[in-house]
Amino acid sequence: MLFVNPPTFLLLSALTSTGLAHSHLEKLWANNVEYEAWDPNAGSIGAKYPSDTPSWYTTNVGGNPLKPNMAKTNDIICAKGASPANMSAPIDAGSELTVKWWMSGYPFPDGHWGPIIDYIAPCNGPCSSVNPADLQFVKIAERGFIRTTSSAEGYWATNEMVANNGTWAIRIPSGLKAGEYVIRHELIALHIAYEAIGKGPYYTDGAEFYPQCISIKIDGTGTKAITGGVAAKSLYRGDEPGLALNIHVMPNNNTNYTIPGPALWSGAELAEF
Ligand SMILES: *[C@@H]1O[C@H](CO)[C@@H](O)[C@H](O)[C@H]1NC(C)=O
Ligand SMILES: *[C@@H]1O[C@H](CO)[C@@H](O)[C@H](O)[C@H]1NC(C)=O
Ligand SMILES: CC(=O)N[C@H]1CO[C@H](CO)[C@@H](O)[C@@H]1O
Ligand SMILES: CC(=O)N[C@H]1CO[C@H](CO)[C@@H](O)[C@@H]1O
Ligand SMILES: [Cu+2]
Repeated sequence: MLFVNPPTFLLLSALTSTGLAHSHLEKLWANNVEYEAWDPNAGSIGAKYPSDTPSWYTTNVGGNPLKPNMAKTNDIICAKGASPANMSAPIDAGSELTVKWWMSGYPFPDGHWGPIIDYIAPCNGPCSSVNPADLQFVKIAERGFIRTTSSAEGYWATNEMVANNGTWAIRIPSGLKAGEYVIRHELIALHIAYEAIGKGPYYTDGAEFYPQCISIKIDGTGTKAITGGVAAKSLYRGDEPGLALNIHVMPNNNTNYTIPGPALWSGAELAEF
């Protein structure tokens, strides 16, 4: 559902409901250039997908999550109805790509505690014509539980992103070989992750996935190649320790939280916080 300046009761219900508005990327920055991201809500009422954004097209009206049962479908790759951006943003290897989440007056519901994970895959040619199912991703950044607070859940990467007004920096590995790549940036919300406990893989409820893809272009003489990647459809099952758990239990102890997905790629370098 699309609304501007939602009244407070809608904002509050967005914290507890799975069906209401969540978020999408509003803007992004690479090599000091600002890009407008794609707004699927505007798209649903006729806006044309621009040719000058590196943020992938999606039909994800409402900025809604994917559930564990979507983790083996094409939607998990780059969000619902995704297809490649027409351009790839030039960016220097070793620099930061910054993204910004924003929708309906807020970055993301603060009660959607969880990790933020970034992946990269080479396009082996122009990303604008890549088949998303061919992309082989490695993990280049992950941030999960940060610290305990007086609430059972504590403070998580998503809380930090919200505190930064929706912005998040992704460090592009230095020395990366010239070429075009897809960044798969993802928020995961765990507030109802307990629903998947004991239900096995790909259950209809549980953790919420919010992926968004961005195409980038690296120049220069770097020699580092991405190897050992996996298709996005094999990243998650939904019943991993980091996806099927109850984060609301007192006394607070999410300090042993295990971020889901593959291990961090050996060439990854984390952004500074
Ligand atoms: C937060 O982001 C919104 C949307 O981009 C912007 O209008 C607002 O000025 C930002 N607030 C601060 C304090 O930067
Ligand atoms: C954290 O530790 C508790 C107690 O040992 C355990 O029940 C829980 O599953 C662990 N959580 C994760 C995400 O590993
Ligand atoms: C001119 C052009 O290539 N347009 C494409 C831009 O991207 C969208 C989404 O992938 C395509 O549908 C267009 O054909
Ligand atoms: C606040 C709290 O109880 N923290 C504990 C959580 O569990 C880890 C080990 O799993 C302990 O080291 C912490 O002290
Ligand atoms: Cu939600």
